[in-house]
Amino acid sequence: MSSGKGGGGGGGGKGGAGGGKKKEVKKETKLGMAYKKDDNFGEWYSEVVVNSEMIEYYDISGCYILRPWAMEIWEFLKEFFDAEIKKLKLKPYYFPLFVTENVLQKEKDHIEGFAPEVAWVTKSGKSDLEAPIAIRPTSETVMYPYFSKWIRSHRDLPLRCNQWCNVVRWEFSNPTPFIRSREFLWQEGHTAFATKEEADEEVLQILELYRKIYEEFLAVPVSKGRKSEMEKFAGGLYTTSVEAFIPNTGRGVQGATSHCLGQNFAKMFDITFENDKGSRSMVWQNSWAYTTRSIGVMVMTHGDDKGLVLPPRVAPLQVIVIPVPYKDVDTTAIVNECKKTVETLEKAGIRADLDTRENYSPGWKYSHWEMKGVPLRIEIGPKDMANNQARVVRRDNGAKADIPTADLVEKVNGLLDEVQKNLFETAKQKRDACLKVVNTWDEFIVALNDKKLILAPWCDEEEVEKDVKARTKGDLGAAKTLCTPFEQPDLPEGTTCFASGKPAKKWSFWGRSY
Ligand code: 86X
Repeated sequence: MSSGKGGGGGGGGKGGAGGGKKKEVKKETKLGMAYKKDDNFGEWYSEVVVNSEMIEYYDISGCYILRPWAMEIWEFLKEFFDAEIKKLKLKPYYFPLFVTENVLQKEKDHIEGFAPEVAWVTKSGKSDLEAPIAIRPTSETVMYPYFSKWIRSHRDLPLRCNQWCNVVRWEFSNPTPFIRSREFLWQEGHTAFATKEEADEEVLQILELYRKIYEEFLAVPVSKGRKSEMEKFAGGLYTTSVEAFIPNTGRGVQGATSHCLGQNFAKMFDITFENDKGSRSMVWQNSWAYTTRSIGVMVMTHGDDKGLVLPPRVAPLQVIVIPVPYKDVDTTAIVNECKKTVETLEKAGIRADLDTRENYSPGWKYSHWEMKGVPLRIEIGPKDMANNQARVVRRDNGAKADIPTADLVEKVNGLLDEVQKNLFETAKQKRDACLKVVNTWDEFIVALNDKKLILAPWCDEEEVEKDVKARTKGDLGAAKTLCTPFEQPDLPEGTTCFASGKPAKKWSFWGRSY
């Protein structure tokens, strides 16, 4: 291992920066992964995110340093999503990080359950603040008083705000980089409309963008669907989500949510407009978000025993070029050929770089860039130079091909597309292989213990979901609904609920989740 993780959730165990150790001569260290994905998934995951240089552990549990290898991926997602929502007339905003207790409490009904997660600032220097100030866990209560002020007439609608920011939720259950951290990055969209129809339409437009982020950028298959009454955002009318599945742990993971808030917040915050008949109506609102969790889901989905595997569309580097010098052969000529190759690729819009470090062997570099998940590696040695070709190696399946220099750009572009497609198809096959349709409680329990993604006919009663939770609780956490997929199989007359035996109303996904 090139660098250990900083020791469990505690982080920073290695002393972090500036430890006055004696100067070490940098030499080749043993590279590679100590844990295998199928043997110890949790340790494997920590090792991948650290060794690939996405994450550095920090000395506050649940907080992580996001390094360029992670931030550049976030920037690609952000670039896509921001351009798409601007087409939908969303405007950028930035609201403050801090919120007074009074304002946060304004919405006490749904805050109540979350209260233990709110972080507070109580001092400046040594003196107590007059009143503690909360750090935003989400921005409804920060924003909506101003919605009330800004919205006067139907001409002020729709109001469509988006902000890119950090939020803090002081979670107590086991922190995991990207997946569950106490501070994370997200976008939060908050919109207000005159009619429910407009709000409904936007909920699905945004959900489709979330599907694209997962499926078309991160190559992670997701299901679109609606959350149960128990699992929806309590402050809203209904919640839709994209749900992913991690075969290794048999857990579902919520990828992003798009809520229709109905008029609940309009009531609470007095957000009304003068309608065209001259009287006042309450607005219809939505809110929606996706977070840096998406990066973690991608790592879990594609990573392997050699480390990270990146889909080309989000890879900070798509091609790494490595010179393969030979004894008694002119190294400079090889390095120059590598430089030329990188230039050619970059000119064609491909993200490429070369690794000319002299204190590392080609073999070490192969492992290093495999660990970092770069989709394609190009090796150039004397034989390749003589034949006017380059050896190209795929990260996703290890396939090798010798490609004539003249065809390189075209072939590399083709391979990048293939890798992107293959990662998605492979992930989809693996997920689909975990799908289990069950009809009875006994089948359900077998499938749950078998780490399956369960699709079951359900009566859609809250009491029954509560009961399923109670009957399945244990060390691994209880089973719950993930979502009711929009894509519904046939539900024949007379189908009964797997848990209650009552008439089934719908097919829903069930499982343990992150
Ligand atoms: C729910 C709802 C909603 C805007 C989204 O999912 C999309 C973007 N917000 C967020 N939620 C909370 O309201 C919440 C509130 C407090 Cl005080 C907290 F500590 C944690 C929370 N977590 C989630």
